Amino acid sequence: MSNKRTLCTKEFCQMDKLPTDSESLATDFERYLTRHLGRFIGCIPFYLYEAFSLTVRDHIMTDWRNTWKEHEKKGVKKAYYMSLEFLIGRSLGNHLLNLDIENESKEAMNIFALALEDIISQEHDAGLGNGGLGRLAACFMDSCATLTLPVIGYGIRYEYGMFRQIIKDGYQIEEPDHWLRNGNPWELERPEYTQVIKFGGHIEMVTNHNRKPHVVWVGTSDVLAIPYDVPISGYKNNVVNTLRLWSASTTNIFNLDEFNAGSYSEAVEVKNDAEHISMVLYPNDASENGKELRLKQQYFLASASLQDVLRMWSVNENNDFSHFAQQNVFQLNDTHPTIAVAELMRLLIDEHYLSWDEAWDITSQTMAYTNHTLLPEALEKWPVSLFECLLPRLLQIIYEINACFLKAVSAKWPGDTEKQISMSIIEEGEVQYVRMAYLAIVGSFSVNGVAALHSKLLSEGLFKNFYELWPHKFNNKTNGVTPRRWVAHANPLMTQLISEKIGDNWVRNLDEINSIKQYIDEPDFCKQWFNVKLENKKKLAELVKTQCDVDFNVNSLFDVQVKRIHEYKRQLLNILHVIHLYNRIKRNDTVNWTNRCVLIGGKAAPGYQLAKSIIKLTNNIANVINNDSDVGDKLKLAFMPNYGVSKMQIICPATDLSEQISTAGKEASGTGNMKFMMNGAVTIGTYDGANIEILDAVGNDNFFLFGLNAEEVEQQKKGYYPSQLVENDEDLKQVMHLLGCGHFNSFEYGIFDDIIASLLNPYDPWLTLADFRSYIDTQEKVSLAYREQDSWVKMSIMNTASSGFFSTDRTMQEYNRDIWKLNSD
Ligand code: 26Q
Repeated sequence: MSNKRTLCTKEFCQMDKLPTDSESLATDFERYLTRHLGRFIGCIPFYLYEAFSLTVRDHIMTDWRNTWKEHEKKGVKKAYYMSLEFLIGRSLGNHLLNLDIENESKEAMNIFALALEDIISQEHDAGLGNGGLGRLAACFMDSCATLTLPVIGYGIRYEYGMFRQIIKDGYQIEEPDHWLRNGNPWELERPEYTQVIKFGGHIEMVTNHNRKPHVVWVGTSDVLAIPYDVPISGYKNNVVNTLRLWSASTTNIFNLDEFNAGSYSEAVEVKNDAEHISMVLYPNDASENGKELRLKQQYFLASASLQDVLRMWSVNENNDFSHFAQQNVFQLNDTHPTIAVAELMRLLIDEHYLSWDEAWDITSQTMAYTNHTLLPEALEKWPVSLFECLLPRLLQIIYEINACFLKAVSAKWPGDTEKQISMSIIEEGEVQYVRMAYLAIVGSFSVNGVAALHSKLLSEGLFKNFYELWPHKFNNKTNGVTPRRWVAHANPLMTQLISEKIGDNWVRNLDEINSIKQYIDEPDFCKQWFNVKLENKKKLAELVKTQCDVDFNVNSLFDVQVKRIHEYKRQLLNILHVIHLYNRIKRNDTVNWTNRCVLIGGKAAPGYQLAKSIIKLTNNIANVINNDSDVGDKLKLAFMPNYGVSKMQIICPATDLSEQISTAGKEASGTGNMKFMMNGAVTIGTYDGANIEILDAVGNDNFFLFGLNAEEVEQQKKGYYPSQLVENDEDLKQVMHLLGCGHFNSFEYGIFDDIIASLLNPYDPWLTLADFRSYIDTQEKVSLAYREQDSWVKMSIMNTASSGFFSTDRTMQEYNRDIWKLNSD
């Protein structure tokens, strides 16, 4: 009899589940710490985090492998979410929740007199994104795993994520975020699936084995794409999906010829050039900057991911592409990975020998495009000349796609050359450009916006012509956020309170949270709700103290605006209100006063000077207000440095008032608004993005609406005279005076002149002063409402109870129903 053990080979792993009792977890943890990492309990805490993560990872591996095997089965349709950004934040705490081993883990750590919270907080945020778009991708991944949808994420493993923001003398300083420095227990390198990516070179025609002419792209400088897999666990369902992140490396470590010729440093340079591709995330989130390296990143991601998918397909299906389009769908997260349209054509034609028509059928039936912006300046375009150098074969294919497309345009609008010029994928002019959004629309079967208003404005405005040509392609998918991270994990006290009342199924089916409304008139429940918020506010107050050295009194209204700093998001409007409150205090106009703590946080793109001035202004005003003894607890202002995912997990459960105050028609959706709502904050907001749907869900009585709507904004722009507004509004006049007279910059002459000029500019696209009066008046209503603590608590409960629609589970179900059509299970 053989005494060999059966090893896990091709089929499903039969390995037993590992025991998850606290003793076993503790034993494994200790073994990892001492035998694998060579450390002991008294070591620096990062190693405790690492040892415990390795322990937890063991519990994920079998499910991960089994899920992958399940996806590989014949006939399973898969979606690939392609995104230059995945802002996943920390993983350990999230996995503990999903594996349902939070309590056991706490106990296991207690055995060593360690606090689980402290260990969890050792993890460095995976900051592989700028803001909303990147975090959305992470929430989508969470929901797909929970819904057992076969979805694979494809992204880039940036060596440096979003920069770390330091505040020095009130100014933003950027520091590199070398998040991988201490290693990352959540990634699994898979060098066996390395792909080769081509750049540069030129095109040649050859005759192929069937004596047909065939294009080859030769003389290229090649870069290797090495995949690193990150597990995405579903909520208590044994599913673990995969996020595959590509890292760039050189084909041959050194150019041996140069190396042998003694040109050591030149040889190393080649290596560096290749590895630069995945070195750093571009930190601008609203306007593209036309940098060559960014285009290289985009092509690198698109090509590596598509080759990976085609590799798996070819192995399983013996190179038969006839039903590829029935089994695969690519969701493009904005235009960033859109070069995939041309790259899939290239791979199918040049590498898999399909005809143009066959390749086009497949491409245009598998690509789907999500737009995230209405700002015209944010629409990506790349100089044709750059394509010529970097991706000559792709440019050829784009020209060909455009030629076919323009035929369709002229068939629809015969003789209308204006239409052809305005819709062409190539923008003509002194410099020619490739318009990426148009390439995405032409190449996709689905085009969606991310909130109802946004999708409407896309088809009526930005992409009107395309909508007229192909109305069937256009659809809306209102964003969401995952209730696992944003409620169950971030707000354990509220989670417990809700689950005590209605059970815990709301965590996987957020619509059920609606049923807490039945307790809204129970004084006991309201009291508990109030206390939960209070506890959360204490935690935030501690954070504000350590990070900003400002004292937040927890009995005040916590008024929060955290998001990227941008003029259209109008942090300035918020600041004007703060100055107004300060001015009221100074002139003793404080009857029926409500104490407020205003928190602002967010990063400015490093090259966006005005956004950086806004940060400096916030800090200067905070300095004046917080140190004025007339003000005291009546008003506090703090700027939270280095806002990101983990900070938000502390901020949103503690917020009373959520500031969503963009100029109407400019914020595509917003997702912070949803996180706050779920955690029982009341919104003060414009009629913009998903605010509209939040208002719909929660009702007028539980939402503070103000300002011009999108149509009125466009009307107002025709005759906008901000100086007159200042002249006619005494409060605004005083605020602008305080701003202009140097009260907040006494030894820094003129530093806010650019901000003042932008507010007073008759062409100010964000119409900040147009909404001042309405905003101030609405804020006063907020202050009065907050004084009625009982009814405020009810508003808070109503917000949480009405937030079911804003779960990414719903969003993903809609993507699946209308676009992907995958089978779950
Ligand atoms: C483009 C070219 C070159 C360099 C960077 C970029 C770039 C990177 C990131 C452009 C835009 C972004 C991110 C945009 C973004 O986060 N948009 C937000 O997406 C959210 C999710 O849909 C929405 O809720 C927000 O309204 C939208 O602003």
